Amino acid sequence: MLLSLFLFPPQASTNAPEVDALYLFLVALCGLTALGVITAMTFFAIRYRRTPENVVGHDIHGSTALEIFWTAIPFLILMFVFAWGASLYFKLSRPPEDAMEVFVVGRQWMWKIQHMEGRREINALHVPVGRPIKLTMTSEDVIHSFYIPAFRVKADVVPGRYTTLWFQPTKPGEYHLFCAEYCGTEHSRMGGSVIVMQPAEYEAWLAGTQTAGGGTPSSGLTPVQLGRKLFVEKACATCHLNTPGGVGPVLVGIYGRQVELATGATVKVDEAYVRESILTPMAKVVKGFPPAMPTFGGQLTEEQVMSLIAYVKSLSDGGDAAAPAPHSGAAPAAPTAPGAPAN
Ligand code: HEC
Ligand SMILES: [Cu+2]
Repeated sequence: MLLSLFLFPPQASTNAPEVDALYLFLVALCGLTALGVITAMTFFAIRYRRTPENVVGHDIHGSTALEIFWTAIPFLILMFVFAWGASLYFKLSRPPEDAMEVFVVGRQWMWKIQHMEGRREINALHVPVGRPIKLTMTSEDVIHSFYIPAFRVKADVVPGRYTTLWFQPTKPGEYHLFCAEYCGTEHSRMGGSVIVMQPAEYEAWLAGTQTAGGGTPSSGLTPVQLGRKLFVEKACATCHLNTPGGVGPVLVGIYGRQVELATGATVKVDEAYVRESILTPMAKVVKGFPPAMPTFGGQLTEEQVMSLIAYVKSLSDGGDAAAPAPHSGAAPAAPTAPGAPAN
């Protein structure tokens, strides 16, 4: 479309054309409405202008047919826009199940990115083309907003909670990445680039043999490996055993399931729930267990919390099998099962 060619950033994700279509429809709708109003206004101004004889017109007292007509038509048009917008919104807010996950932590004034395979980068995000990517994001300080115009996605990044964003890149290339929420002095410089690569190139990049397109990639433990290490270091393993009988519930297999709470309510085990269980255990106490878990709020960095979550998650999709093979010399000390003694 002409407008999108000249005014819009490139459309580089599957949902970009859909967002643009709705946007352009709204612009066209507003334009046509304005045109209609101005045309009618001009017509009436000329047709019913003050005549020299000063004729007084008919006194009209309402018209039900007309009222229904001009209420129903806009109502139907707006309901159509509502349905369209809502379906697009649902689609944008529900990452596909098979999406590749990436953690994002915002802070004044940089974006820290953690790939599940272990690579970390700052102000750069490398992703493969053609795969859905889900970002799980939080902030260490104030509210930021993660914005990739070429993908038509944006979401606030809020301290103390997780927000998610997903997209499926369609074209290899380098795209701008912004912070779209004023967050202090250097807000305008809080940005970087998203580098969309061919899958093979991306694999090579992950393995650390190539550093295309800037960023400061570094290899290290994967989040699952780091989480497993913390699970032992922070003594989680002393209460959460692999088999029933520990002070705390068994964490194997809980991710994605419903958990019954002491209050009788049930809650789905997702990132937000595991995060809350770690930082404020008293908020939701699991049925049949004492509120005996110490609070870890203030004792873990956001990266550590995310790693613990990744580890808890890995316990539900095949345990250690879920941990990707460590890259280039980043092998952790012998993997320790949750049940192993911590000393
Ligand atoms: C002193 C023992 C103890 C330690 C140490 C401990 N927990 Fe817990 N944990 C519990 C108990 C008891 C519960 C159940 C009561 C509740 O929900 O608060 C629990 C609940 C949880 C839950 C919710 C489980 C469910 O089935 O819904 C998660 C997740 C969790 N802990 C993770 C951790 C992590 C991660 C650590 C280490 C950073 C940790 N725990 C350290 C005792 C402990
Ligand atoms: Cu910011």
